[in-house]
Amino acid sequence: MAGFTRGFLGKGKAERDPRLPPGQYDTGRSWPVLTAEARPKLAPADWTFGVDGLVERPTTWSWDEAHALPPSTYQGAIHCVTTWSKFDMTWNGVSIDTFLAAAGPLPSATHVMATSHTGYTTNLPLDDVTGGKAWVAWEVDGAPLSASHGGPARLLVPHLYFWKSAKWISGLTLMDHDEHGFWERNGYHDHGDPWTEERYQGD
Ligand SMILES: Nc1nc2c(c(=O)[nH]1)N[C@H]1C(S)=C(S)[C@@H](COP(=O)(O)O)O[C@H]1N2
Ligand SMILES: [Mo]
Repeated sequence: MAGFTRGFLGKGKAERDPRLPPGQYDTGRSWPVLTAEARPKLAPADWTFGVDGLVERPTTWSWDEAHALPPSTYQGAIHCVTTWSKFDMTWNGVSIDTFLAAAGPLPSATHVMATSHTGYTTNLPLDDVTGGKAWVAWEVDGAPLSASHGGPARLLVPHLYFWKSAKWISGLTLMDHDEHGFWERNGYHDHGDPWTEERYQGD
């Protein structure tokens, strides 16, 4: 047994990955598709991203304009409320901080409504999309984001359950109060922190 280290013997198969939030399992290489609406046909030339509501300068970016902004990468996991998590992903896009710096949030802004080109909506506290925690993303693991996963571009808010990451993102509206989006109206949690299992209203 001389060749076996203590660490090796101590790592039983049942040991839980510390990156896995409670109630979640590792989906491995697979990546489920979850879409409530019909998948839109949205070419990059037709995609826009806008920031409006409580901002000094409501602004809309085209595909080319968004790609001219400083790039930003997220490396890590995503967590779906249906209990799968996916590790070691690399996402490229632009930080929401960059878009907000251009639009100039008013001091009264506390929440955002994210809206998709399909009409899907989801609400988030402003603090959860600032400080390097959220992106508009168009590339994942070295390839363009596929249409079924929200391409040409989606919102990415990986520290919250994945329903907050609106596919085919069209914009953020800054508000001075919270309002329910699509799944939140249908019983999902306003915030959605996977580490405290904020799955449903009342959790
Ligand atoms: N526009 C739109 N965005 C959406 C959804 C949706 O139905 N429509 N589903 C959400 C949910 S519940 C999850 S888990 C993820 C699924 O993303 P995926 O299909 O790329 O795994 O997208 C989120 N964003
Ligand atoms: Mo989900």
